[in-house]
Amino acid sequence: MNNREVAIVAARDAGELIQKYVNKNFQVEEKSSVFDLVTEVDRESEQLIRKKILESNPTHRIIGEEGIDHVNDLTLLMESDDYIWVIDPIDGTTNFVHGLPGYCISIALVYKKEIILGVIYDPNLNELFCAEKGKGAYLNDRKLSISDIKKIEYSVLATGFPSDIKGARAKVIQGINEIGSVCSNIRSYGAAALHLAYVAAGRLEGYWEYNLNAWDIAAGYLLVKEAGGIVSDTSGNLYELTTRDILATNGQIHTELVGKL
Ligand code: LIP
Repeated sequence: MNNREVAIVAARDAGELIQKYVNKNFQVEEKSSVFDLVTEVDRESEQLIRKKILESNPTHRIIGEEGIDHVNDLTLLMESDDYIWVIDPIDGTTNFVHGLPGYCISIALVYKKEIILGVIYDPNLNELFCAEKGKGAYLNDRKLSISDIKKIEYSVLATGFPSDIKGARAKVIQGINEIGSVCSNIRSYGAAALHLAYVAAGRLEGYWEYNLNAWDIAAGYLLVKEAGGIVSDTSGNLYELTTRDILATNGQIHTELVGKL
């Protein structure tokens, strides 16, 4: 199997595992705060994905949401390791815990500090988003391209509510105050990776959020880029793996949104 196939099989198998727990009891714990949840299903999903990757690539480094403490480790790892897989075993854990749809598996592969592969799988809708560097972005078999809407007033945008309520969430609310009255509408599905996939698919014109981690963004970044969009931080500096405040758009409304954030 090549790396793309490995990522797709891992994402689909993890999706199948996660769906077995829907409407069942599972263990839920708080991580950094009461707003930051992890379940035994996140951990099982991460183990499954790690196993699949290592079967084909025993020497590759893997960082996952439930496996390392902080994204700062990534900066160091990029100096020592050529291949790094960046995985979120369930992005949208709060939705999953509440029996809501709107969660996914996100898997990215970094080679020499560059994201070369991104896979996001939504097991509720059986939507598999996949992008490879220089080869375009796809939803199942359909090639994706970003929306061509040029004005904020016609744009549907998304944001998310991070667990850090005093800093990041307060900034999100400030952003909604700025943008909410001038755009067509605002959505918040509760999963950063899905928001990014939806920008790539032209379903949303843009998405912003603060204080995210690499595993929330890495795969979605490549999808947006390969579909023709722009990903930067909220000040307009182009995305790097350590970027935590994120703005992804179809490009047409990017500068105006940077001005408003
Ligand atoms: C979550 C994101 C969500 C964001 C949260 C959190 P998790 O990831 O995708 O959109 O608002 O801050 O990072 O914890 O469900 O993997």
